[in-house]
Amino acid sequence: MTTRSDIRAALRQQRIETPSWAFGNSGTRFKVFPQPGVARDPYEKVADAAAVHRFTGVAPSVALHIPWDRVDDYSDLAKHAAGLGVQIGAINPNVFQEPEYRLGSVCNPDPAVRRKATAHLVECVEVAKATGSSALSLWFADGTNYPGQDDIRARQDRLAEALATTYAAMPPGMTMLLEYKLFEPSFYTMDVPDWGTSLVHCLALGDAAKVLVDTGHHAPGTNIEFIVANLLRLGRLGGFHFNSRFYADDDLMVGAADPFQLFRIMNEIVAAGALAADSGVAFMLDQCHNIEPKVQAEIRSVVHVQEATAKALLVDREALEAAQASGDVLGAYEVVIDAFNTDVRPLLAEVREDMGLAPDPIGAYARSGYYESVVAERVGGTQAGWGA
Ligand code: PSV
Ligand code: MN
Repeated sequence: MTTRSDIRAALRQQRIETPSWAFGNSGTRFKVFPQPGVARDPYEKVADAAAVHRFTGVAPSVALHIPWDRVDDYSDLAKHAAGLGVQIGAINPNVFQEPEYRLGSVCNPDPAVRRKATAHLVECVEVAKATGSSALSLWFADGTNYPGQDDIRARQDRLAEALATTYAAMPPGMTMLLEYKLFEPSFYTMDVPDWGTSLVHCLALGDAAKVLVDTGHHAPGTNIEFIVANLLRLGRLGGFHFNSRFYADDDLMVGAADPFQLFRIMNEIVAAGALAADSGVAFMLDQCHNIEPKVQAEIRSVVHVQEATAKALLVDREALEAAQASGDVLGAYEVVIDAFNTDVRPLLAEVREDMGLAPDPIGAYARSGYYESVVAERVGGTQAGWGA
């Protein structure tokens, strides 16, 4: 039986990674609204990530996007992170913003472009080594816009080849995460549109290749927890990019649009025993805060994941199993919905106090003056933004 102290321990040990790009300016294709105090370089982004960790206690790593976060000395960036109490998380190669990539990167019909893109993936393995990261997180904007534009099967072959070269360059202990996305920027075909395509490539590569589920990358109505349960069963769930969406890939704060969905996902995680940091599943945020203050929005998002997790931990597994075994449809549902309807804020406040933190991270952050200090300090220079 899971006791309240087991639940508190699980919540104390939870790990949620923040994305460096959440701390830069972002927007839609209509407008990027700059915000005061926004980080100007990877060092300041890491400092913002460290602020999120200071107030939540469960966000000790920050993902990088290369070349947005290119620096001269990656071990120095890792040292800077360690000095602030965090570490570098997943390394995300960016092969979607250079003119050569108009027709794709690793799936491009031109072998020279494919070579350039693959070289960048391999370079990012080196970045991961230099920063002490153990995850290479791949997402490809590759695809086509019109029927006949390119050969669908040939593009899969090209993808497989680039992935195999990159996989071979990884040291033992490194995981390759392969993220899928239904559409955007390509509208007719994406080369990795769904978990099936990602899984097929991962299976061909080996045990260190796993599927990454970005919660914003599905058709409306997709049952994401079903995907999660299946990948867990196969040992191929590499992790999440959490965010929430009302329409497409909105990249809004996780849990804001559909807290019940987030709970259902975390329920599968808890049921499979995949919450622990050593489970091999990475819980990462992938969000853009276009109109809201960024550090606070990341703290709010971490809190949302914690709340969904606490509710999932409260599901009475024994009662659920008994109801399932006896075919008690409504009894089983009630066990699940009871947990979802529990106010877990007092439990999380206790967990934070156990950890020596303020019970209300958002209030504590507001009172800390961090926002005012970065607004005052980060004057001049160029703010980081989508593309830098
Ligand atoms: C693509 O939409 C994505 O989800 C990928 O994870 C990228 O790395 C990230 O957003 C930032 O563009
Ligand atoms: Mn993503």
